[in-house]
Amino acid sequence: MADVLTIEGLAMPADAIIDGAPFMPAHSFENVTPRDGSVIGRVALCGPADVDRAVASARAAFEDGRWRDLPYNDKKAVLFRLADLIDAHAEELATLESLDMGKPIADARAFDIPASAKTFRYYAEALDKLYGEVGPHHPGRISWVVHEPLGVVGAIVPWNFPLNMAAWKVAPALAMGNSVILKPAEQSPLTAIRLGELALEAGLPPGVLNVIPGTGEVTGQALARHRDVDMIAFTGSGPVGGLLMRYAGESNLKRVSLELGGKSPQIVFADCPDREAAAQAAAWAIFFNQGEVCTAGSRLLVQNSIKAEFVARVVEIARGIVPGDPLDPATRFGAMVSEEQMQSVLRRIDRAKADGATLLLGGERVRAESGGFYITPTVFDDVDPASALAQEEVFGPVLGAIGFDTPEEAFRLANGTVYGLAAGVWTADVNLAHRAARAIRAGLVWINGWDACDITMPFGGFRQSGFGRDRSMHALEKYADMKSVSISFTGAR
Ligand code: TXE
Repeated sequence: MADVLTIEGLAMPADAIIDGAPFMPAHSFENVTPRDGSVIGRVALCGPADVDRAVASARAAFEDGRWRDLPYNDKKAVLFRLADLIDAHAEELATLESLDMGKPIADARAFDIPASAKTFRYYAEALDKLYGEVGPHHPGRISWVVHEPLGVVGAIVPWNFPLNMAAWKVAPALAMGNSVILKPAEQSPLTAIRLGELALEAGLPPGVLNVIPGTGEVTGQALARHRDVDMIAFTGSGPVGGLLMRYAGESNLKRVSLELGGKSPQIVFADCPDREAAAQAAAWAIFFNQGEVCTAGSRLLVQNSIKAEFVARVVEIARGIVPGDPLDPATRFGAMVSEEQMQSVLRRIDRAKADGATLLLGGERVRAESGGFYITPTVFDDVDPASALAQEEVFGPVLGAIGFDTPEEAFRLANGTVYGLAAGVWTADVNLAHRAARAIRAGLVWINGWDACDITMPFGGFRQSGFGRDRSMHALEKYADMKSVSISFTGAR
């Protein structure tokens, strides 16, 4: 076994960052690592008065133009420096991420931290490439369209990819010239706080990025109900997405963008070009990050002629994915983020059994003696498409297999939930691939691959998976308002 990292000597971030300085409010909350259930520190719990202060600071920074009015080369330089600082602190950030939310440190090193730096670089590069438009010719005037920043953007982010989800929102919002208030999830606040500190070190002016840790109910709600916040950009659960729309309606009609959950199907046709690659992808589509992924491929739809053999292979692969200490570099599957999340997943497993699905693998808590929150990769077969397991997001390592005969049946099953985030299709038939890409109602469709795209492609859902897109140039426009300007003149022909 590879050496387990020690956390001695690692400073635990604890403060909020408001108006360019660390701040510890009157209240704080315990931060528990899911690795062994121990308390690793106390973190600022920002109350409504603290949120007011953060909003006032963000508003003042926006109004005086200390960031928005910087020439684009200067803005770029700051965001590039921030990306470089993320890289320079990669080991520290990866350790904090793994400790805080239970993901394998190998994944934090290979994915979360470099992808976050890359996101800041992408939007640093993008910010001087967003052109306006010139309106059609008119003899007595000229008209043009410009994008302008919204003002104060609140980013409320989840715990599954804490730094990367923050980067997906903070980077384009800053690149557009907004001030941002980042509210990390209470389960995983550490890297967001470090991001706020590193942004100051990179030269971002005070007040332009405030970080306010705290609970959803107190801190998140105060931010989302605030009358001087212009937008809430959110990734999280559907019910909270609904609350955010309500808060917006009951306060100042702020804009809301929602990236919510999914029940994403992986459709495997009998002519799948490489069944071994598809089986590997199918397993990791659900077991990566302990299944705590909004695009997790939680429904495995397999053509009946190959179903028994294919599902057996996925089970064999899953059997080799063993929960381990997140800080052990050899671990590929870590702990569930919290005891609450572990219990929620176990309850859903019990419900699936009660609903008549056949448990092929897993379904239990392991390593309980460590004090941590570990669940084995779990595979069910014979899942009723109408059952809770096929309809509701589990947000854990639980795969449900369902058979189909015809493409039409596969597409009907794929679209047969309230969600529409991602889908995978495995086939060698180019016609079938194109038909699938059109038929499936989802924001992301991957053919002969899973999660086969990056920061360059928009990310977000159809239907109850939300609206508004993260990533790509489209995300920049999300953080902008559009202004039409016309200048009339006389004497011209
Ligand atoms: O999410 P919440 P939770 C889904 C997944 C998971 C379930 C519950 O199914 O099992 O949600 O997870 C903040 N006002 N996803 O409870 O509550 C909260 O503090 C303002 C899918 O952790 O939605 C955190 O910062 N903010 C998902 C953020 O919302 C509030 C990722 C997300 O927390 C608030 C996470 C309120 N009233 C969970 N209540 C994805 N799409 O990737 C909470 N928050």
